[in-house]
Amino acid sequence: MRVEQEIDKIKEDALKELSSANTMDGLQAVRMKYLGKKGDLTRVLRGMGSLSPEERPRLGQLANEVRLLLEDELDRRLAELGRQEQLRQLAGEALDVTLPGRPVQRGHRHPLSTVLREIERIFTGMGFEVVQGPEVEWDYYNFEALNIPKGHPARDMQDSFYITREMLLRTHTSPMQVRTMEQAVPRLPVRVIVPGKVYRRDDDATHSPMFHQVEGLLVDSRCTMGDLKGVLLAFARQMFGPDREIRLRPSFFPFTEPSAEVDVSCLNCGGEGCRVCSGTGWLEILGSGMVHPRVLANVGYDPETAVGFAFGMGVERVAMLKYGINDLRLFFDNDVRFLHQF
Ligand code: 2NL
Repeated sequence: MRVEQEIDKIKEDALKELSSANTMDGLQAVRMKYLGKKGDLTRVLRGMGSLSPEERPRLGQLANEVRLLLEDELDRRLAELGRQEQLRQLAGEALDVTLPGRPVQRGHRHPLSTVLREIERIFTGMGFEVVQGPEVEWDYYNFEALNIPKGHPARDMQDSFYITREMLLRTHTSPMQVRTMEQAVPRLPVRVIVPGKVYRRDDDATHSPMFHQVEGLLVDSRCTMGDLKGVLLAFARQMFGPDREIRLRPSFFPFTEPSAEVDVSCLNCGGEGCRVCSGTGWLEILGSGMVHPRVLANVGYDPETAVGFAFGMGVERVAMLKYGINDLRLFFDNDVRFLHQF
């Protein structure tokens, strides 16, 4: 009878203390007091061995039932206090779910994309088709087919990122023009522009290891440097203003002969000479020339019956001139305070 009453009392006391404890620490203390190693109920359970064999099963079962009951009640109270704690925290944060959401800033096209689309619009207006190609290229298409054999000094000036000895990140978009001609042979004319990313081992305020280029190519049974100049003058006037003039200066590229640098009259001073054009009145925007007969022969055209012109420009450079930007890296920093201005 004494043990039975003791178990009953433990049950009543423990339940009362569990319901009045209102902190996590308080609940843990009650657990220790009754269910811990030296807890009251643990002591009773340990003492079962000294009871008579008749009493032991009944009292053992009773003590175990009380243990399970207290453990359940403890878990329930722990969960309850946890929820209350969470609610207190949320109330402290003063979360007002009825407030309107923060407006999402509407994005817009990157300035390089805007300029690229404008370039594409101008040339498609003159009958050119836009084609794109792989950024990882064979050495053959990037150099060899363009009359730049291994050991040619132009390979130093366009040092690149090699994947294998024969495969690299393209240093210009010309390889796709080579591929286009290969596909077209013997059909004429070919009239394409190729925009895209190109890669060179260069990195400073005016050179980025990745930049964008647009190259143009026209191959037909008859065309002259006069056609080249006419196309580029039309481009310069649509891109930079109806009053622009262009001039061609002799130059060299391994894949064109003759070759020419193309200058446009300064957009800032109109040709008078100012800081932007270093007092010359002209800005260099393009490289160009008549497609080298060896390049035509490499892709399968007969250089006696096919003739073409080609040109290439840097999209970043065109965008910098058009918008008066002085540091190329601004295009790639992704600072919206810069990007939102265009
Ligand atoms: C520059 C100069 C140029 C070409 C690119 C070309 C392509 C083929 C054949 C012949 Cl498939 N030429 N492209 C020609 C002259 C100049 O680019 O300064 N680019 C930024």
